[in-house]
Amino acid sequence: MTVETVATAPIAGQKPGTSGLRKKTHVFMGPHYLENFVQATFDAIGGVAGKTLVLGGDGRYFNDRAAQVILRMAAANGAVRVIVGTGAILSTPAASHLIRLHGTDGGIILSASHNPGGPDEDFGIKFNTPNGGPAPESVTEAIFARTQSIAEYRILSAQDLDLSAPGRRDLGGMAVDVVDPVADYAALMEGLFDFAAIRALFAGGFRMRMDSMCAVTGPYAREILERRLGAAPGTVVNATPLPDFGGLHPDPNPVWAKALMDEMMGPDAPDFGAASDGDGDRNMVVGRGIYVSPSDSLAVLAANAHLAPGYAGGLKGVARSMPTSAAVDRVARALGLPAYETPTGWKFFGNLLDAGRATLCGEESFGTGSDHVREKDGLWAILMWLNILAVRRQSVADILADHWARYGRTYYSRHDFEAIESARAEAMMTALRDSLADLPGQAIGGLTVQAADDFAYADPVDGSVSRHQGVRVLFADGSRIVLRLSGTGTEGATLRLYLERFEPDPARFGLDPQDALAPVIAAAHRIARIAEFTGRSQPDVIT
Ligand code: VG1
Ligand code: CO
Repeated sequence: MTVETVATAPIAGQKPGTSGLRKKTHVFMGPHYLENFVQATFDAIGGVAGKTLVLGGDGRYFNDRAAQVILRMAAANGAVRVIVGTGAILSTPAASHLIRLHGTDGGIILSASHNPGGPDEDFGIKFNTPNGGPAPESVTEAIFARTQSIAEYRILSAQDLDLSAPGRRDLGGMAVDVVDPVADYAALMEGLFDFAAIRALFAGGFRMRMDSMCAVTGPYAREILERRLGAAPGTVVNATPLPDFGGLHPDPNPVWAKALMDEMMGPDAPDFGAASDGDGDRNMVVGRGIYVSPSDSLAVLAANAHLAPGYAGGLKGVARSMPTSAAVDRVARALGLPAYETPTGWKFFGNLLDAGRATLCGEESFGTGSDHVREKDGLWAILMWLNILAVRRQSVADILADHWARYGRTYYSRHDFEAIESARAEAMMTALRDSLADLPGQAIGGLTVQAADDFAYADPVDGSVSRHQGVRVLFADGSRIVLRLSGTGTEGATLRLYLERFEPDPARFGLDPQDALAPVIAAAHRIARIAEFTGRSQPDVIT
């Protein structure tokens, strides 16, 4: 086995977005594409000589090939050890846990998360730092800068390594520890939640449906829900991870997890339904006949976390991304907890978690997590809900009703306009930004603008400042709209419009969110002139 130094040249566009670098799979499979980015990552963190890394991915098409390349590059760059999941599979939260458990120098996760997979779909790669969390902007910017000056990369010439079973292998002097992807993660969950209580719940006839969407959580959910917690066999559906996710779009929301929604809204629905995404860090929870919006889910978890043994001592604080609804803020106020508002993307929670300022974090995009790892964690959220249901012995609908009675209901929705021509989307955002100063005081369809700005975040721990994180318009009655462009797509631009309205009157808790938000939706279209700029008046996806 020899180390080859391969001459290469910078490839344009290797700029990580909200969560790592995501491109069409064929782009990643192009000459030097993956290698350039991996070498740039190694270089940006000061090399990997003498270091230990974690490696895994969500099993999508090209995951296996990419893992072999990265192992050979790690060995050629002098890494001493790589911990890799069997078959190069690790869910994102499980990878985060392994980095922390073994105190490694970071890890690489192969995933485009909720984006579809396959030769004609998406692939992605993300570097996580030694705290287990996604690299902060300072690191992703250094990686991007390096991709623009790279001239060579190092790779071992060697055969593929057998990753099909746990055990230690040698690759040119580098140890490769192949580990069961599920075992350590399942043990972590067992330490946080009251498995005995949840087992008793299932033993009493409680029925659940878990849709793993042919993505990475299948083996995790089977082991934890069916084997350790005694949920009926067959509780987990779409449980075998497939390279193309069986053609499904592994994004757990009412649109893409429609089969689950139909079952939960139908006759004889199970008591509880849940779904997770491609890499296992998102969750959707549904009760019999009732959908739980992610922002509400975060608020309910914050209000009830003390019922789970791992959180019995209470929370240090909560954090939410700016577009996430303020429902959790009301809980924080009642509990006397600090509440933080960060830009979109889990990387912004890392410092708050590391500094012990927040215990629970969440995003409106079906992401919830805690300080047990440094990623959002789909199964964690689902188990937290199960723990709460097992202790309270109420239905999901009753728990939500109780929550709204106490805190009021925050109606919330996100409208996505996908695959817009990038120039048009940019022009719309520019015009909107330019109009911000004139908005306050204007009355738009019965709503008066109180304030409008482009969200900037100063990290309270390291002082770093992130600007242009989304335009927000606040109305006098407390309603709010937020607009930003997605940083995870691979085709054109996706406009995300976030809509929120607080309702304190219990007589009005039963509305359809789209009806409750109608005036806010109308105001958003007028203020941002969405149809004029993009040619679209109806969103592609509503969550
Ligand atoms: C989206 C979500 C964001 C989330 C990110 C990664 O980003 O809005 O909340 O953190 O995806 O999630 P964007 O830039 O497209 O809005 V995952 O599960 O795709 O890693
Ligand atoms: Co994900």
